[in-house]
Amino acid sequence: MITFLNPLHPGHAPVHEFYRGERVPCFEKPQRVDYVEQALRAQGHPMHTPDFDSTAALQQVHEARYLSFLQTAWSQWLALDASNAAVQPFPSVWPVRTLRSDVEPDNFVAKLGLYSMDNGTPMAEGTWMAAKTGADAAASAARSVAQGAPAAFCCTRPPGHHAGPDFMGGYCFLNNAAVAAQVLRNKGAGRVALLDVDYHHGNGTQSIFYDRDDVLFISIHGDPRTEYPFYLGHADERGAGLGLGFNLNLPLPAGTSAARWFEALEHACERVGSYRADVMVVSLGLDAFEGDPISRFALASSDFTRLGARLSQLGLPTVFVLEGGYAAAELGINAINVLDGFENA
Ligand code: Q9C
Ligand code: ZN
Repeated sequence: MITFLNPLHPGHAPVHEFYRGERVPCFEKPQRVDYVEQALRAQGHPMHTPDFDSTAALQQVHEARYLSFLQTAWSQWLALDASNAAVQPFPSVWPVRTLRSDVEPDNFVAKLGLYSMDNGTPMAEGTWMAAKTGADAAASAARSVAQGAPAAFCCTRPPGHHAGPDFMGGYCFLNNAAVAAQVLRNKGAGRVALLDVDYHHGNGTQSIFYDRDDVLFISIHGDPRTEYPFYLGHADERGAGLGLGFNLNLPLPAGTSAARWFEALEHACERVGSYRADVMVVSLGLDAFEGDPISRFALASSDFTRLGARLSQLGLPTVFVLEGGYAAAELGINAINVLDGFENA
């Protein structure tokens, strides 16, 4: 399967995040994509450099002031104090209910809070370029499918599905899957189905498309009553306005078996079929894996082959976009299994 690899992902390498109030090494680390790249190369999968600029699609799925903040965030951080080069910025204050988010403060940490949903999304010097080139990789994969490729894989980090119209969160900055869906629409697809199989609800993607009927969003994920991102992903969120009926959440309890997970996948596939989608984007999180250190589903490596095979039965041109998955050493086999399952079915 044609694969677009983000060559600048190693530039996004923050050192630590917070876990139970303590600093711990980042789960979302460059080795994740290194393992996937090694597995793809070992199988002789063709590997391409991003060749399509995502700027136009980014401006359609994200707000302008958020994009300008992200692009300049590191230089703003350094402008506070040159010694900040050696430390990571974290937000410490947020405009929750009754506070104003329409006025962008001058204070950098206040801006960071305005544009963040959590304190779990650290930045580094190369974050903007890594995220932007990753969005280019997603746009490139979408273009190749729009031009007739049966499927394409965007191999990138940082992930994207928690990033909303004007905020980062959950290790995500730019919503790569939303960019892919938007590029497909811009290139003439009438109806795009976007299926998110990451363990965590794709809150950012849902919010971006919530009032639209041209992109059907479906997500299978850990129940937000107990699982991140907590504040979105319930079954009663069905879309709004024109988009009513074009958002489908299938939350499952932490600890759900693979058998029950595949029943939810069946439900998702039925909806993709009834939507009569022209093309599909898959937010391919691999953290539903039984060995994932921060997630609680139970898919075995062989189940990822079954996932790929089931998706191929939909008969749709498909763009796969890598999202989460933190059992780094197993990401290679699990990603390969999805792609091989899809291609060999
Ligand atoms: N401090 C994705 O899978 N919370 N994001 C982690 C450890 C955030 C996961 C808790 C999990 C976000 C793309
Ligand atoms: Zn996840």
